[in-house]
Amino acid sequence: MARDWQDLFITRDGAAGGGGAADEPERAEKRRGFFRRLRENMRRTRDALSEEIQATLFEDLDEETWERLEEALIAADVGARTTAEVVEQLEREAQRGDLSGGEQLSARLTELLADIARTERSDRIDLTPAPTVLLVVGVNGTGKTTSVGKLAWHLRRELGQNVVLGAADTFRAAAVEQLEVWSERAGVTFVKGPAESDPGSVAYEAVATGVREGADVVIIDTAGRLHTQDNLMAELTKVRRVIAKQLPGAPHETLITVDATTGQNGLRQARLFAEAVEVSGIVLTKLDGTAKGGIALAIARELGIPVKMIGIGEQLEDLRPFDADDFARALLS
Ligand SMILES: Nc1nc2c(ncn2[C@@H]2O[C@H](COP(=O)(O)OP(=O)(O)OP(=O)(O)O)[C@@H](O)[C@H]2O)c(=O)[nH]1
Ligand SMILES: [Mg+2]
Repeated sequence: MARDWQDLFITRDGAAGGGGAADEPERAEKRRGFFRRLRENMRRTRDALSEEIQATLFEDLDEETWERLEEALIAADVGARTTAEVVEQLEREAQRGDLSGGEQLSARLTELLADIARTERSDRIDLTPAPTVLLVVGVNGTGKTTSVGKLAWHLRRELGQNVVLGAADTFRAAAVEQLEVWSERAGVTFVKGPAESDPGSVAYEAVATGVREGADVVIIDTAGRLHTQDNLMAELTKVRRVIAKQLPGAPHETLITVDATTGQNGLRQARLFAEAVEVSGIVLTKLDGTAKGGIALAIARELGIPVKMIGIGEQLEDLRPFDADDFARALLS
């Protein structure tokens, strides 16, 4: 059973928003549906991994097993260091006699991968500040605007939150329109500035609107940028400062979108981004389009920043809360 939006968000009216015991069977059915879809949409990574792992099921655990497993994890972009740690751990356990065959190996591997996908920082999002401000940043084309749109939809339609969207990507008119379409779909308030206005002023206006309207959540979309574009990185710092001045403690979360299909390169980008602006969570997108979904584990382990949401397709329900156990099971089961 998969994690749902009520598990990701801490809301003022209680984390279990959405319902009493009467809703439980329905919620359970929905979770099962989520898990099936997660598993299905991550097929490319799972196929690549499970072929190697299935092959070990009926064999003795020997040198060849470890080599094959190592190759499979590296091919899935789990990263060299993390892979070595996992394989060495399994090898030790096998030597001690704790793992006797492929089936136990596969179960233990699932546990180890889930442990790696967890960081010490909270993987939840606290929506108790009113309003809570979420700032979404990242490299061009990584999925910021669509993730913001989908998130607004889930917050409004499933959790009944009042949402304001701020179009602080003032770079392209099309970007503003794209977000406006999403706001209409989700039925949420939309704030934009005049053409080519300053992103800081749009962010300011969005937060002011959220405060004035008594909104629960303000989500601010920003223009894509590379960590090497110093002026654009400085602009982000300014946007953050403007928001903080308007509402002390905000932005409460700065989420960076990372395109999973860019693999280890995406990891490098996220690291450099996080060095330039404070990042509290990762939205890992396009996991459906890659056999290298192991990047989620490398990101968690090497950056220590929790993956909070994942994108597994272009449909609304394909933006999902991330859960380490679900993810590991979807990769291997
Ligand atoms: N298959 C798949 N496509 C995705 C996912 N997330 C986003 N996309 C697609 O990626 C493309 C870029 O998404 P945007 O949301 O426009 O990206 P962005 O980061 O806002 O781009 P810029 O504003 O130009 O920096 C769109 O075609 C999205 O539909 C995902 O999880 N899976
Ligand atoms: Mg965009």
